[in-house]
Amino acid sequence: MLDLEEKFRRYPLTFGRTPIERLARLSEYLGGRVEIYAKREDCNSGLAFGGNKIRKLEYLIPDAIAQNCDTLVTIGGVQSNHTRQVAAVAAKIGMKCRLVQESWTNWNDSVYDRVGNILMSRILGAEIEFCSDGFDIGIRRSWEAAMEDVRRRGGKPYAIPAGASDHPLGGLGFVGFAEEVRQQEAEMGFTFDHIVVCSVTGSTQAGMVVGFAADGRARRVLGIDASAAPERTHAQILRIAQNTAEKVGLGKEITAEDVVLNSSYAYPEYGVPSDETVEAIRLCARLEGMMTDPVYEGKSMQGMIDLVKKDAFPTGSKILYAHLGGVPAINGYSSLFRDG
Ligand code: 5PA
Repeated sequence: MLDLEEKFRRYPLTFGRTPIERLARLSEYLGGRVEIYAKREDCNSGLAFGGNKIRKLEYLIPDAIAQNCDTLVTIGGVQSNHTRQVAAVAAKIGMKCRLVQESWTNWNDSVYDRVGNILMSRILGAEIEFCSDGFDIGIRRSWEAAMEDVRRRGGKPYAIPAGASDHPLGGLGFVGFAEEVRQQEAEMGFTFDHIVVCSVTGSTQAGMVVGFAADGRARRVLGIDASAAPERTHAQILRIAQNTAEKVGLGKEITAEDVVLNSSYAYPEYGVPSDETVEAIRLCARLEGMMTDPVYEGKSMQGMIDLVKKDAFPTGSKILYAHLGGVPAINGYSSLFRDG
C-alpha cells in the first residue's frame, strides 16, 4: 500500500520481519474474551539486543553516509535504550558514536549508571558524557554542544535527536512496521482490531498511525503514554505523523483525533514504575516467559491488561501488542525484584 522501498533508501540492520506470537496464556488469564498477540521488535536484530530504534535507524543511516558524516551524536537518559542502539549501529557501520546521557529519571539503584544499557554502550566504544539536566523530549542544548565539540575536533557529526524521533526520516521505520503487519495478516488470514504501543518521543506511534491510516486503522493504534507529559508527547506524535504522511505520499490528512494516547499508566513519573507496572511485568513474565521493562513496555503491558480487564475492547477483538524492546534497563531496577 505504501511502497517505502521504492522511495527511500534503507540500510538493513534488522534480521528482517519480526515474528508475531500469540500470547495464549495471557489471553486466557484475562478471561479469553480477546486474543492477544505480540510483535517482537525486542528480537529484531543482533545489534546489542536490538529494539525499536533499529527499525528507525535503517532510514537515517543512508542519510548519514550520504552526508559523509563520521560520528553519530545522540541523547537520552542514563539507561536509554536508544543511545545503546545508536552505539551498536555506529560500531556495525564503522562510525564513531558520541552519547549525551542526561539525568531523566529519579531512580537510585546503586548500579543504575553501570549496568544494562549504559554498560553496553561503554563496551560498544561510544564516547559518553553525563549531564545533570532532567527529562525532556525536545531538542537539547547538551546535544547541540556535543555536536559542536565533534566539529571542533575535526569530525563530522550526524544529528540523531532523542529516540530518533524529531528527525525528517524518524517516522519511516514504523510505517514499514505497518506494511509488514499487513503482509503477515494476509498470511495468517485475519487482521488486528487494535495495536497497542508505548509512546514517549513519538515517532514509533507516529509511523504506525501513518502506516495503518493507509487501511483506515489510524485510530486503532492505541498509544500508552510513558512520558508522563502526554500533551507534549501527543503534539510530537501528531507533528511527526503529519510530516511523515506527506513524505510517504499517504494522500490523507492526519488529524489530532487520529493520535490516540492514553495517559493513565505513566504514573508516578517517567522512568519510575508504579506497583501496578511491576505487577504487569511479573504477570507477563510468568504467563508467557516474555520480559518487559519498568520504564516503557511494562507500562504499556499494564495498560493493555487493565483495559482488557475493564472490557474496553469488544469481545472477539484481536489485539497486537508491539513489544519495542527495552529489557536491558531492568538491570538498573534490580532492587524492585529481590523477592521475584
Ligand atoms: C522507547 C523509547 P518512542 O520514543 O518512539 O515513542 O518509543 C517509546 C519507547 N519502548 C518504547 C521502548 C523500549 C523504548 O526504548 N526510548 C527512548 C530511549 O531513550 O531509550 C527514546 C526514549
